[in-house]
Parts: sequence; C-alpha cells; structure tokens
Amino acid sequence: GHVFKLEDYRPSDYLILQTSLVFRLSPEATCVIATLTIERREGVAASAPLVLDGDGLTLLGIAIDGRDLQPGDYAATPDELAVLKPPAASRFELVLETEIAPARNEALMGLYRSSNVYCTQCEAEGFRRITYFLDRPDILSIYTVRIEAPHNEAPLLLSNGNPVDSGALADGWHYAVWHDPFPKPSYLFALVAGALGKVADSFTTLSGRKVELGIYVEPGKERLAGYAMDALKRSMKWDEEAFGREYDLDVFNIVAVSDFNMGAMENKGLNIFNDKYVLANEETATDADFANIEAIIAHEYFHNWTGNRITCRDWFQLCLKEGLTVYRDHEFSADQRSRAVKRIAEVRTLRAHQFPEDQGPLAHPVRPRRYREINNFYTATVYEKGSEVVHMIRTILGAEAFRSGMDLYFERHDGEAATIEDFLKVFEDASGRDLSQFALWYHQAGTPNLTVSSSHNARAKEFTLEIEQSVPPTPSESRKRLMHIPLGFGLVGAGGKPVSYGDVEGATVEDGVIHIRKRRHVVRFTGVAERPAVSLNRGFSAPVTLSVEQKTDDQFFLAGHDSDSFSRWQAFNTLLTDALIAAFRQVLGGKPPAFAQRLTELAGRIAADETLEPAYRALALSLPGEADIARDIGKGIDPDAIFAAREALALAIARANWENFTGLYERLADKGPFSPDAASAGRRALRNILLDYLALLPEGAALATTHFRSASNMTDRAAALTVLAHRHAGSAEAQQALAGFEAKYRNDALVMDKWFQIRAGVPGSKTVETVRALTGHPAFSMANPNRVRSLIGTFSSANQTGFHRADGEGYRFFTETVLEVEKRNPQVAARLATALRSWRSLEPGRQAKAREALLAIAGTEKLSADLRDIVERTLA
Ligand code: HT7
Ligand code: ZN
Repeated sequence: GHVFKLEDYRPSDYLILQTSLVFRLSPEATCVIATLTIERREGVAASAPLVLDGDGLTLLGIAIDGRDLQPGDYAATPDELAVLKPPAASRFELVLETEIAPARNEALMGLYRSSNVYCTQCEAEGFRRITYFLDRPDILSIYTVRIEAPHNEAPLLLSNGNPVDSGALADGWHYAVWHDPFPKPSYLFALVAGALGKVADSFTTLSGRKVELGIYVEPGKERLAGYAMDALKRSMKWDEEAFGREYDLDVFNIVAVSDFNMGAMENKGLNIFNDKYVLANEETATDADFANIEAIIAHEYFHNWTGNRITCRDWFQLCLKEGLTVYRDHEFSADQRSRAVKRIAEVRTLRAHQFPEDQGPLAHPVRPRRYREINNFYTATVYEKGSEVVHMIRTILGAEAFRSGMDLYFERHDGEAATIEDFLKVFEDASGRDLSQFALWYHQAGTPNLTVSSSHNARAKEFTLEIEQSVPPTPSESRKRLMHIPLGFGLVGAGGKPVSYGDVEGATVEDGVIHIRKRRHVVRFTGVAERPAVSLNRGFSAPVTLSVEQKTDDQFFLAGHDSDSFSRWQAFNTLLTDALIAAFRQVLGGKPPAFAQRLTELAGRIAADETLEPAYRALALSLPGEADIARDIGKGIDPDAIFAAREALALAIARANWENFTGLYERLADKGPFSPDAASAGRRALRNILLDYLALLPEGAALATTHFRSASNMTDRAAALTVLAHRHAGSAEAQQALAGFEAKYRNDALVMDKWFQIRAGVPGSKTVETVRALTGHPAFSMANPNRVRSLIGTFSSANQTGFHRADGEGYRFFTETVLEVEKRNPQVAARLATALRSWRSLEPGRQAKAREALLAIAGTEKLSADLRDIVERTLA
C-alpha cells in the first residue's frame, strides 16, 4: 500500500469554491448530481489535469460549463476521475452524476442506511464514496444541498447549515434544500433522511441570537433524549463563558443512529451520533453512560470552533482538532462535575489506552509523519495524549496567557485549514515564550520516563532532587531528543502542610512546576530545615512515567496527606500497584501472596473518610486493572498469575474491612428519586465498589442478588450483575440474574450490549466458548459495531484471563472473528485487531501463539488496507 508522508504535502492545483449537490435517494440506486465551481490556483498551468478522488463510484455523466465531455477528455475509474484537458478559463463549472447503493454499504463510510434511515459518515475519506471530489481537508467549499425522497419513507430531510426551501414533488416525493454559509472541508458534509422522532428546544446566544435545537431519534425514543439536550445547552453556554465562542448558524441538529463506526461526528450544524451516546434514562443507562453522553455531546459541539471554523490542513494535523477538542471537553466536564475526580479518571484512561500504544509496536507521534491508512490514526495518542499536550501548554503559560493564545488562534485562523505550527505560534506570540523544545511533544513518540531521587542535608538545610529524563525508543525512532517536561511538584511537611524554601538552583521552578529541559537536573532547594516528603507530577502535569526512589513511609504519608488530590490518589495507587507486583511474583514462585496490614487498613480509612468525595473514594478503592498491572510489570506476562494476585489483594482488603465496609454500604443506600448528577453518581460508585469487595466474603452472592433485585436504576443493576457474573461465575445466583436481565431487556439493543459486555468479561478459560456461542444470540449482529465491540471487543481487550487462555483458543477465536468482521467493516475490524498490540510482553508460550494468530491474519488474501496496516505494524 501507498505510504502518505507529511513532507509530501503540497496545495492542490485547483480549488472548489462552491459545491451544489442533488440527491435522489433510493436504497439500491441513489443518484448524486454534483455541480462544482472550480478555480485553478494562480500560477498553475492551464494544462494541469484536474484529478478528483473517488472510492467505488460509478460515473453516469460529466459536463463542463454545460457541455458533455467526450471520452478522451477524461479518464474515470471507480477510485479516480481525471479531467485531462480542463478549460483554459481559470474558473469553470463541472457537473458530475454518480450512482451509489447506500443499502449495500456495510463499511458505514459515505452514504449508508442504518435501520432504514439514510445517513452519512465522511471523515476522514468517506465523501469520495458519494461523489468525485478533492477529498482533502484544505479544500474549503460552500455547500448547497437538495435532497429528494419519497415523503412516506423519509419525511425528514436534513443537511448542514440552514434550511432554505422545501416542498412537494410528483409521485409522493418531496424535497428540502439546505445552505451552509461557512466554507467547509468535505469531511464535514452530512445528510440524514428518514422517519425520526424529534425533541426540540432553543438556545439564545450571548449576543442574543436564537438557535433552534433539534435532537432526532428513533420514533418512540424521544423521552430518552432529554439528558443529551440538557448537556447540549450547557455545552453551548460553557463555550461562551470559558472560550468566548458563540454558535454561528440558525439551527443545530443532532441525529442518533444505531450503526456507527465511532462515538459521534461533528458535521457542521448536523452532528451524527452513535445512539449509545444520546439515549439515556435511569432505567437503561448507567452513570458512566450519562457522563459519556455529556462529554461527547460537548466534544462534538466544541468542534464547531476547533475543527470546523478552523480545520486541519491535512490529516497529519488531526491532533490540531482532536487533541484540542478533547482538552476542551475535559475542561467542560471538570467544571460541570468534580475537577479532582475527573482528572484521576482521565489519567486512568490515558494509562489504560495511550501508554500501551506508546510503549508498543503501534507507537506514533501525536502528529504522525507517515500513514498508510488514516482511519487507523484516530488513536488514544492523537486524542488523549494530544489533549495532555494542550494541558501542558496551559500549565507552562498560565491561565491568562493560554486564553490570550486561544483568542489569537481563533482570530488569526478562523476560516482556515491550519497546522500544529500555527497552533504553537499563537501561544509563542501571546506569551513571548519559546516553545521550540516543547514542540517535540508533537513530533516524538514514546512516553518519557523521569528517574528521581532525593536527599536532605539537615546541616545545610538543603533539599535536593536529582531528576533524569529518558525517552525509550519507538518504531523508526531509535534516538530521542531531550524534551521540555513541566513537572508539577510539592514539598510536603508535617500534617500535609507545604514546606517553604528559599532560592532554587539547577532548574527553572515557577508556580509549583520544575521545568525539565536537560538530560539531568540536580535541583537544590535552600532553606529547608526538615526533610519533606516530595510529591511529584502533581495534577499529572506531564504524561510521563516516574521511577522514584521513595521511602514506603513517605508514600503512606502522601496517600493520607498530600494536599494535591490527584497526587494523593496516585500515592495510594502506587502502593497498591507495588503490592500487586510483589504478589504476582509470589504467585509465580508458588507462594501465597501476602499484603501489609497497613495497606489494607489504609484502604478502610480512605473508604470511610467523610472529608473526601464519595466518587474519589470509589476511584481510590478500585484496584489497578489486570492490564494496568501487566503494563507496570512490562515483560513475561502471565495473566492468570496477575489475576490471582489481584483477587488476593481484593480479598485481603475485604476481610480487613468487612465491618466498616458493611456499615458504609448500608448508609449509602439511595433514598430519594434518581438523579444523574455527579454527587449522586459518586455515592452509587462508592456503594457499588464496596459491594464488589463484600461479594468476596461468605454470603457475597446473596448480598449481590439482593442488590440486583432491589436496584432502581441501571447503574446499580449492572454493577450487581457484574459482581454476580464475574465473582460468582457459574453460580445459580449468577445464572438466574443473567437470565432475568436478558428476558427483561432482550428488545433493547443498547441494554443488551451491557449484558454482552458482562458475559464477555467473565474471567477464566471458559469464556471463549461462551462468547463463541453468543455470536449466535438473536440480539447479536456482526454488522453492528456496537454489538461487535460489546461482545468481541470486551472479550479481546478487557478480559485478560479469558482472551489470553494459555492454549491459544482465545487468539484463534479472535482471528476468525476479526476476519469475519472485516468482510463488512474493515475499520471496525482494524480497531479490534489492536487488541494484540502488546503481544511481545506476554510470557513465551502465549507470545508464540499470539504471533501465530497475527500471522494468520497477515497471510489472508485480499486484506483491507485498514487491517493489513495494523497487523503488519504489530508484527514488525
Ligand atoms: N471527528 C470524529 C471522528 C470520526 C470518525 C473517523 C473515522 C471514521 C468514522 C468516524 N466517525 C467519527 C469524531 C470526533 O472525534 O469527534
Ligand atoms: Zn473529535
């Protein structure tokens, strides 16, 4: 396959100033007429051919300035259209007629059908599956779209921008015309047509313009869209307050569809969502679902400025819109909920998804320089690490200069397709700082490590930190340059009070941040009489790993007293991780794992500490996951031993605290009516994690059964079902609860996804057979991405003992299924296939079997570009 390179970027010879599209919708034969106003760029020779992108298209007609082209004037294949002799005039009108079959589009890119609704997905390169075009994000065009369809099949006709006309046609057909005044790249084009229910509301912007808001869902599900609408209005208000950004069209529409490759899509004025991120009430959605809906509604809305008004010059710049917009949605959720809890959750996600990517064969810079398939670069590195880079800019500049930089970005680049260089420049200009070394965060892959040791000289009243940075090698980047790392820190004294200090030597230290720029810094703090405990990477100021030589007493002290809530959580989490790694080694050595009493006691104190938010306590009590432990161990992974170590620690904590936990569990029972707010969700989270511990003790299955039966919302019901199915697998209680849940929700696809997830997550060697059997379940479908991700994705990415079964059966099932999914949907298959990216860290037996599975996929004929790219990089 072709390798696209950043250094090969050059502007196109032609521009497309206006794009007028007519769609005559029909499932098997939709006719698309595109009228493109084309302009040759200045300085380009009139003989330069106009070459448009296509993907599987059938050309029915082609004309320029009203005259049909003759064979020989152009060359058309399904994947390209070349106008060989364009007119001499610098501006001309090209009319193209293509035919497409949305009903047969199972890849879910371009125009397709989802439950009888026509919808589109054009990012990254889906527009070329609709018509021939310069399908690249630096071609900004003004769109007018006319949609025609039978009124009874598609009473609703939507596209980008504002509605301008509609009316009846012959034979029961009707039409609607939409005009979007903002020039946009083709990937932001959208169309929706079908019979959908509507929830309507409005929002008045800061300057007093009224915007009509609509959320469209499957008829009958309107009452499930209320939370999404509320989240939308809060997002619109927040962007005005936090970033001074107002909405710019008369309407803003959101459509929920049930077949969607990702979470949602920010098409201008017409966001299209995976229905899982719109539909919710307490009966069907968990607190995590509510939080995701809020975050994704906000994310797509925020793209209107960071992505749409200012877009990307090319796909190498994807993080320009994605990293920045994730940063913005993180800030939004932090403001709407608990900032401290949100930060911990973000870091857990980053470590679970981005760190393994950065530390494995698929590692790439936040701004990659090469790709074979752009769809495979919608990654945790581009999104989550990209957001962390923006977070660091904010840390380095401070709130005020950061905001000035953002204002300058909007002012300077509105209406443009920009680059990361443009983005960094606005912050340099707004702050007067030099960000050239910092820019490496965009260009260099890999997670930097900081090795830190400290010493105190009582006589000289001097406290010293020795800090050394290193970036491990990553594919095709063996030598790394030194990074600028803003390291948040605090010197903590008795009772958790900050320790003051005088002059500092050896590094620039400002506002609680040490600026690491060299390989090694010896940072001396003068005037420090007592030895402090040092709290490092406060607030998770930089996405790095730390190797700190620290006394266990200091770690316990910080876990109880650090005034930075992130670092306090981190200190306890590090203690748990260290204990789990030690236990893993004991299990491998054939010894029963043992845990320090003071660790299990500390867990009890945190659980009961009323000065801490319940959600924070819940996060502290949720043990590092099996994959987190594996990542921290690094090599020779035996998932069964990790599982045994983790179970042993959970049991030790439960046994040491059962009275305390039981009392708390009872006091936390929900009394009032349900509310999805963060505080109520936090109480449920704490109570449910306590249940998870208590379920390990005698009578645990009975307790979980009672919890399950008395649950008045999906959060509690799903939590109890998970405890029964995972902790008491195979028990009568588990069987009964699973069957009851299935009977009750068999017709609710999104709730059945939870059931598939829970069943796919059951630890142990038997689950592969269960999952294989469940692919035949009436509620399952290989064609629906949500179903595939729930069942197959959960099994392969979240069930360590099940998937990595020692005999390789999990991998064989995986190979078959990935290839089966690929026949319909290469994008979803490629994403699934990343489950084996950490195969080299497995113990030798499993490693050999995982490699066989990857080779089996790689050896398959006619593999899609998407899947081939992932397996070949994984094996390289
Ligand atoms: N910008 C959107 C990305 C997206 C996407 C990419 C490839 C294939 C299908 C897709 N659906 C959505 C989502 C976002 O980041 O907001
Ligand atoms: Zn996005």
